[in-house]
Amino acid sequence: MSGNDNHGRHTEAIHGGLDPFRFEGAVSVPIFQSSTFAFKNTEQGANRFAGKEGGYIYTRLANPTVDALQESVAAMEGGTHALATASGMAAVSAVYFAFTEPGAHVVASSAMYGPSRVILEKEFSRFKVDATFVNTADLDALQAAMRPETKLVYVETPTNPTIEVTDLTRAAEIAHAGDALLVVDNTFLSPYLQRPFRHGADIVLHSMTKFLNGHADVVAGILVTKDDDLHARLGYVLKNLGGTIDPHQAWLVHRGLRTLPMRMERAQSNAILVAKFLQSHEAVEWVNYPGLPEHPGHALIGSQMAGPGSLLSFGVKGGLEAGARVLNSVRVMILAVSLGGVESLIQHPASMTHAGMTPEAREAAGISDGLIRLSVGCENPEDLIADLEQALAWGPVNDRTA
Ligand code: LCS
Repeated sequence: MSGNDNHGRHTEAIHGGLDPFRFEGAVSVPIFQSSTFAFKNTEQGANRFAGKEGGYIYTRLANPTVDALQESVAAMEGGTHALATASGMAAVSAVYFAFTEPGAHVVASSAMYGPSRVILEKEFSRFKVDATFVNTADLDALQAAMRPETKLVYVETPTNPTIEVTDLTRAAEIAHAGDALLVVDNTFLSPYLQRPFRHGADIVLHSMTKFLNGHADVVAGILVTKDDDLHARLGYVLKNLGGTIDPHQAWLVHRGLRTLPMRMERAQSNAILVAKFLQSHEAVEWVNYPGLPEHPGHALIGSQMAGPGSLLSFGVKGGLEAGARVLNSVRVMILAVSLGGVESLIQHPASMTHAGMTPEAREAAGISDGLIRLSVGCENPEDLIADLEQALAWGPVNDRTA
């Protein structure tokens, strides 16, 4: 079954990219664990290399298991092509590599996944690629950052870890008016809750390590496009730089993908309850979650976003020290980086995922030392709330260590 807007999202996630009769009736796509594919004769080999004939050549270039995954994700995003990658960072760096050159300029969200920002600042600057980081939720700031040489507008929405929401339709207008491409990292909401192509994005990427796979057992990424030329350019760069995915890894992600809607529904309904609990707790100073009506991004639910997702950040009274006590006290949630799995994960960005940024850049991006990021999973909500309740009881309001 290929992409079809007439099918419901659960149906699409379960059947997308799967034609059982393509592979001897196999209902689960087989794992084609082969690095290379035989040619019947030299003519066939030459024709495949020349693109005159279909068929597989070598797994870094294409593989049937990987193709099935790519077709599924492209269909879910409403794109036409996808390229699965060895990690989310392989997808991010392929975009930077494919569409910049010396003198080019990139505008990106100031709060974004730490390494996505740091490689632009530290590595691409070596090749004279300049970058300006702004809060892209502030469309005036985005507009002001544009330059004639801006090639990419790179947006995470919601941002990691500040959970700020950018209006993609407006961001696309600004990018396109400046002849730049709008690249959207859709990792935090997944195509189940947000489809950036509908709002003007040119490239949608994911760390599939997160929601698309959903089980904290694979590192992977994907690049989705709806334009032949962008796809060809990204494919050329990715396949030659070598950040392509392994078939077994692709199979695992494809298996996870089929339960994406169920997992996201569950995690999101849990997150709404957890956010309300945190907001009402006297030890909590602030909560950033688009599901709360006072969040500036709340207004985009129903248009850009089908829901607020399951990532939130919050700060406790007493700052870093009190926050550390909370992180050290959770018993059901796991103190670990990453997100988007069935298990709730809690972490401290300033000392973990975003430690590579300078303290000044973190402050400007709103990543305070007291910020705690929580990826709410699919456990029973009462267990998550009880876990936070006992962890917060160690905070300054009821400090048992005092
Ligand atoms: N984009 C976003 C929004 C991410 O959150 C991550 C990883 C990446 C790209 C890179 O993907 P990877 O190469 O790890 O598959 N985010 C992580 C995080 O917040 N904690 O650990 C990894």
